[in-house]
Amino acid sequence: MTVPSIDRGTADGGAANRRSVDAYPTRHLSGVLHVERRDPVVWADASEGPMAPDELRDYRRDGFVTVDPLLEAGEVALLRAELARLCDDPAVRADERTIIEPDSEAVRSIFEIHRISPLLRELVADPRLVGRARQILGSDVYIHQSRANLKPGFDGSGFYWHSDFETWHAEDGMPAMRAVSISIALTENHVHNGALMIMPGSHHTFVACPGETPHGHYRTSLRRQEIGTPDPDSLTELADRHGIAVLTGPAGSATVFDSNCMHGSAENITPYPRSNLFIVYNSVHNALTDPYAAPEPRPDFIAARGR
Ligand code: 6CS
Ligand code: FE
Repeated sequence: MTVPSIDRGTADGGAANRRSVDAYPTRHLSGVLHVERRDPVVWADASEGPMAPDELRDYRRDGFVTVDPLLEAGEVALLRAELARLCDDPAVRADERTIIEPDSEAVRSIFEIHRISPLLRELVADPRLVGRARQILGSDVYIHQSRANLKPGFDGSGFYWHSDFETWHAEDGMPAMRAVSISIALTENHVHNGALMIMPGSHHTFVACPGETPHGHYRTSLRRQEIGTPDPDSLTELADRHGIAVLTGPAGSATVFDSNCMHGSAENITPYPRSNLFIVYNSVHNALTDPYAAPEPRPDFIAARGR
């Protein structure tokens, strides 16, 4: 059941600690709730920037576009060498921003990678990336989150279906769907090694998730997410309606996708790593507030506050 999005109190009458108006209520709800998106997908006339009108049309419709290539082979080679250096650095491996795979000692993700690596700091300011973000979001932007998802060969674990915005709204206090992710392939993304999957058009529907956000949720959710994932019936309804696109592409290609796309990726049992960079740009007009459905905000390395 999809309801029009209206300013309302929380769907279940809500606990006193939740604000009176939440356009996208989620977690500790009773029952399934789908809410029509109330936010634009492309936030301005978008005439300025590297994206052509037909790309913006596709982005509005599907919630994502692919860019191939975004980076040249030489740039990718430097980034892969940098990622290998970071993964081998004991200080990086011990850092709380580094997430280890649940079933091995391999690195699953490195968060805030643009603050750890000078090369990445340079990349996130590159007009090919930030120009697209500004064009889509219709404003100046800042980095909400950056990460490398290594998804190593043989035991790279997956990322279950989710909307990033649902988590960023519930746990980071992101008010509106005015953020964009750019996923850059540093290795070939095949159909078989855990490529990103997106339901095209799913960004038009906000799917509330069951469950209550536990204290310190990020300590488990970044390794294997359970709270903040939709119910099977909702996922079936969305998949039946929208289908599932598998975003394959060579190293250097990229996917630019809306914060509310329903997406996920399978585990990787092939010998071929699926190592991608994810840079998330948020509009400066969409700064984080208090969490909408969590007992405390997440740390700054996951959700930047005070740019
Ligand atoms: O919780 C988050 O912010 C992270 N988790 C997932 C599965 N995607 C977005 C982001 O990396
Ligand atoms: Fe995600």
